[in-house]
Amino acid sequence: MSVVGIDVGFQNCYIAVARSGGIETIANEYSDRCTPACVSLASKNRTIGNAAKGQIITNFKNTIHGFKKFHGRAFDDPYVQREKPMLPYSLHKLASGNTGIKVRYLNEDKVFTIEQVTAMLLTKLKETSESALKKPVVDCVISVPSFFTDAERRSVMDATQIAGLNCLRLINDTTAVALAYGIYKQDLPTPEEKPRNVVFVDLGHSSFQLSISAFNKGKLKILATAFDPYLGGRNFDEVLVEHFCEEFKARYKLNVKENPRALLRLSQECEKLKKLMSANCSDLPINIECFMNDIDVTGKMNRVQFEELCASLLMRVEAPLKAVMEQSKLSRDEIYAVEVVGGATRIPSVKERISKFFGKDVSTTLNADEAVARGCALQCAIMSPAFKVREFSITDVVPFPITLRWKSPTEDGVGECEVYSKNHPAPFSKVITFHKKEPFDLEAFYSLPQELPYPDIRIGHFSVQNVVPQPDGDSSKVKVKVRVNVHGIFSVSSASLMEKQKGEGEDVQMDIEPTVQNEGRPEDQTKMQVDQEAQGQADQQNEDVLSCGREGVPGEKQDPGAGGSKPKVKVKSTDLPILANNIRQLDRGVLNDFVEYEGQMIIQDKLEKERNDAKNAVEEYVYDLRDKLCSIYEKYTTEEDSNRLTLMLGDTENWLYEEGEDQAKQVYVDKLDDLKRFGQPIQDRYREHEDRPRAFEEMGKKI
Ligand code: ATP
Ligand code: K
Ligand code: MG
Repeated sequence: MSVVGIDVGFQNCYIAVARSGGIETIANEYSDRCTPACVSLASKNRTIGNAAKGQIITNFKNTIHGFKKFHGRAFDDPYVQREKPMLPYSLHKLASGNTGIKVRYLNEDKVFTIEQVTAMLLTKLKETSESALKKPVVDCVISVPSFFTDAERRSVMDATQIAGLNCLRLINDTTAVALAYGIYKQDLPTPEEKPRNVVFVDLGHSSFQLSISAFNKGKLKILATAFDPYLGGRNFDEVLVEHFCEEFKARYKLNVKENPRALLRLSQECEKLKKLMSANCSDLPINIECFMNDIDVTGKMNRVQFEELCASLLMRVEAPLKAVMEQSKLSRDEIYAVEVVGGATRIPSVKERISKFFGKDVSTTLNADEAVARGCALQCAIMSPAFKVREFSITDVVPFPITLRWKSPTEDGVGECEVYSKNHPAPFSKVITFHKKEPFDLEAFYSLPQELPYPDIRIGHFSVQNVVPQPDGDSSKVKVKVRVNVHGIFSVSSASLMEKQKGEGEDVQMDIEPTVQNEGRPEDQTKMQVDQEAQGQADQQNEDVLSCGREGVPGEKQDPGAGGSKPKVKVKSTDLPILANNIRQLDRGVLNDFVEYEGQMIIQDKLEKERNDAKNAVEEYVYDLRDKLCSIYEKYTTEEDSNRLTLMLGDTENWLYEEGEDQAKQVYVDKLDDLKRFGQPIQDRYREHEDRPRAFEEMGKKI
């Protein structure tokens, strides 16, 4: 079993693995620990990560980056529509209404879903992990922003499946950071003592996330999260781009925005400039040669100017800080430390604002780039039976309140119940009891549209089937279990019909609810929350870990009947099938097709790589042999042979640039063999001669 943690960033991905020595972040084939979230499609193959980043400008229409926020989003979503005109590649409305990406691949127009694109990236990250661990990687833990909704999380989970990964947990970015912080701390308060409260701040390329975590020995509990899903380093880049577009228009009469290539180059240079300004207060230059119409452009900027330009962005830092503090109900002096991670927290004025708000210096004890990945790997190690890790329990929160709605003859035609409040502990299961005579539907949605990062409040539609009345015609009691699982995904996970047993049922109260209203109860009276089950780490093992009344769960009543003080009543329970509709995930048939197609693309990439390697081998052989023919091999061939071979090498070189430019692998293999038929004998004679004196020397030593 592999223990791998992956931080899939909007811009940068990191992988951490557990090895005997502990957790370490690993490097890719470019010796880079950061793999850009970038996928480039071409006529023969795909390139992913660093190589794809190199294609952003040269193959801009088919190089996809900045796609993380398209997960679970409708094409008509305002964010998608706002991004669309600024993207160098094309978006496409899928039949499902979701956002697809249109590119040229294998000389065809092709639309990929966001799940497929993320899967491509994950395939790359999987391969990088496999070459570091030297074994297949399947199990992993992957991070998502804490504000990701059900639809976004399901979409990411689909992507992991397409890539052949088994994601044990989707963990929130800031929760991963909290784990990476807490698990090594030896001096945490005991469970009886007041917890240590730490604020975690992550300002990445696309978003701003905060959480407050309460630590005790062996556990962490997220108290609250807050975020600005649309504030990140990229916004600061955009401000610079805007500024220089105007400046270059005035000074050079260039309309940069009409030229995608120029705009991309400017954007890259502005990002570099932004980073330099974090370390420098003085004027810094921006120079781009042959920018547009063969014109070289230059400009400059200093930190003070930058902060002025970005004033409105910097203002936005405070609101989430306030929100998280208000929700946690803690005062500032109850905060032990403020830990910042994420690349954009390196902007000095961002750090200043955070530290001013909390009235203390921010700590940077964690690696700003790698902490999320490390936390993911730690979580994977905790979940892996193959790894011994210090016991550490994590309680996360539900970011947005979730409500269930159902049709009801009473209650004005619809019944409603908020099943998860904001910051409700997660993972968490609850049982809701309904009294029904026939199958019924439950609609799950987010109760507070204004809090969501996008306007779509749907979660899913669940039909509880096979519900029948009791033999005496009375309503049946139906227990419905809802849950938010380890991934933060909501579902109506099971339902059962409780049936009175013959001879026992009649006057025995089969209800364990405190409110006994069986008589005259309207058919649809519901909203009776009788039982809830808190779950710890092993949430998948539902039945095994049920325990009532988790400590510190606000506003939830414990089931008084569960204590066992009531007389045992025999109740037969029958599992009911649940039909889930409009769940925001790929159709399973489509998913399987995508799995297969990803496999084909992987093979295609591999074949293309082999073909290129074969071609390169010919080229290398030509240069190497030509070089040696006029140096070390000179003595081992006749002038005539040498001339003939040199001619052959020249022909081959030309061929490589002409018809040989694009041939099947076997053609290159044959070509190399042809050359070797002449080259090899010379090389052999040379070797033989070289080895002879050495052999003598060695014999000499023996004597
Ligand atoms: P997200 O968390 O939004 O998905 P991400 O994880 O890919 O995005 P990070 O890698 O944490 O983002 O941060 C990348 C951002 O940090 C970029 O905008 C980058 O320009 C910015 N950044 C990195 N170093 C510096 C620096 N020294 N000064 C200013 N900004 C920086
Ligand atoms: K990252
Ligand atoms: Mg990040």
